[in-house]
Amino acid sequence: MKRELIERFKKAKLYCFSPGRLAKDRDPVSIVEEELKGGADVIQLREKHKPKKEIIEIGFQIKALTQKYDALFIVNDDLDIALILDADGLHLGQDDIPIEYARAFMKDRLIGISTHSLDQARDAIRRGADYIGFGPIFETNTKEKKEKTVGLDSLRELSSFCPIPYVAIGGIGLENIRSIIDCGCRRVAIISDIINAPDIEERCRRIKQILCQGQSLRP
Ligand code: TZP
Ligand code: MG
Repeated sequence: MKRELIERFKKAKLYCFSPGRLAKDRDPVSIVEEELKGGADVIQLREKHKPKKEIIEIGFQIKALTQKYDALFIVNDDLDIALILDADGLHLGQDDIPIEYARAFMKDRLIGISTHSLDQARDAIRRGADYIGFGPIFETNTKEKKEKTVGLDSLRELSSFCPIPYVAIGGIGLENIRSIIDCGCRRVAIISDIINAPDIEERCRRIKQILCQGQSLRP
């Protein structure tokens, strides 16, 4: 099962999120369905401000959608919720549960780690991460805790040695996506550029098309 999940993750290009506070007065589950219709390959359940009870409720609905659209379903931060929802994976930040403890419970499921420097990336690889998030590449207002930007040069360097799948994140959108591809990276995680877009499905489709240019689109 691990191999299969990793193989699916390797093919993933567009990593999207549940909207959190950016939902404003919209339904978070419908927002995720628009992302999936537009071609999101991975959905991360990231509802940091909600009570766990509500996250679980929304999570079951989002998980069902990811199955319908054949996308991966990842839970942010909460090991207990990842297990309750039987998610494909758990995503951990630098201040969350250390991967060794999470691995004992997640077993063959994916564990992704947020990294904010090449040293953190090397550390996550050494400790058995299945994939890493790398960023913020550009300035972003979405993350509550401000991290220093890592920039395109570091992303290019990561591309040259990273043995596991990596996802560029932070301030990425339609306007700058080509600069990410130019660094050798075709896997991006995007929050605000997609969730604040006037047409979420269309924005995803355009970004996905650019990520897939010269390669075949997922059937
Ligand atoms: N980790 C690093 S940057 C970031 C996270 C969760 C926020 C990405 O959001 P946006 O709106 O795509 O910049
Ligand atoms: Mg976290």
